[in-house]
Amino acid sequence: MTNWTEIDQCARAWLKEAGDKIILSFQTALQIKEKTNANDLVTNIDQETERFFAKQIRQTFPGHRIMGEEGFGDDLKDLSGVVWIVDPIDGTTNFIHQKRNFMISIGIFENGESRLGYIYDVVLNEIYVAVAGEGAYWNDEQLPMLKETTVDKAVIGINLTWLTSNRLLDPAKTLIPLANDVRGTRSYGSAAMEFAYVSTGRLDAYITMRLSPWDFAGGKIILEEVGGKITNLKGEPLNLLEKTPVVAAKPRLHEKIIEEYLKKGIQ
Ligand code: 2AM
Ligand code: CA
Ligand code: CA
Ligand code: CA
Repeated sequence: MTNWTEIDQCARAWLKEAGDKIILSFQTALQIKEKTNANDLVTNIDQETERFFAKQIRQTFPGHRIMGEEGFGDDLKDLSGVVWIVDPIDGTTNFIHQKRNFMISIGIFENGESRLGYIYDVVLNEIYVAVAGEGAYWNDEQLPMLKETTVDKAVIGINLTWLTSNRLLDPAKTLIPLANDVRGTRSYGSAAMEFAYVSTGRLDAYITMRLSPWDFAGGKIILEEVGGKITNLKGEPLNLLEKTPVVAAKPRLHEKIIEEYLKKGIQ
């Protein structure tokens, strides 16, 4: 039998320890490297943080497997067993430029099913946690189920670069009309933060064209626990082993965004 209480306690303790190390790192020089392009960055702290989680998980739970952005995990071809999907720093550009608005994100799955989700805002020392089937929490406060809203009253998270060029959607038929019809748009630069915001109702929806499993794994578990919906552009379930566009929102708003906006210009 998998001891989920022990796993949860370990995850929380490691998040705190990793967060403390990240805060200490503010006093030393960052080593910044480019990955696929000049805007896709990684620092020594992203790498050290992921290495820390991989080491702790392997020591404590040798049977568990790890998927991580920075390559210290396992090369997963399936989701059998207990799998930790870890983004050591989500919002690396914010981490480098702002020293805030970045998160540690973890989703833990068993045979592909959601079990535990974490988004840790290191600088604010705020943690979003979900135990699948038992509710989601912001620190010690239980998060209420999401209340519906209409498009005209919605504040949505979206990066404006998706409105200027987009291979998946024709912006003129989809995202531009949506941006015009909603009350406001926001762009925070951390997918995990946007999922935390949709989960708490600070945002009504979040739309993005390309995330990896570690960007959404923790957020998906938390958001679904408060009744939110998270799918690809066509409303299909997300694949935890692939890159994917993501629409996350209150359920009726989610349906409206897909049916009345996105489906008008999928290309
Ligand atoms: P990251 O900071 O962990 O890379 C905004 O950049 C959001 O999109 C962040 O959550 C970021 O995660 C994610 N993202 C996914 N793929 C990206 C890429 N190729 N370049 C920059 N950000 C990416
Ligand atoms: Ca990255
Ligand atoms: Ca990320
Ligand atoms: Ca990252």
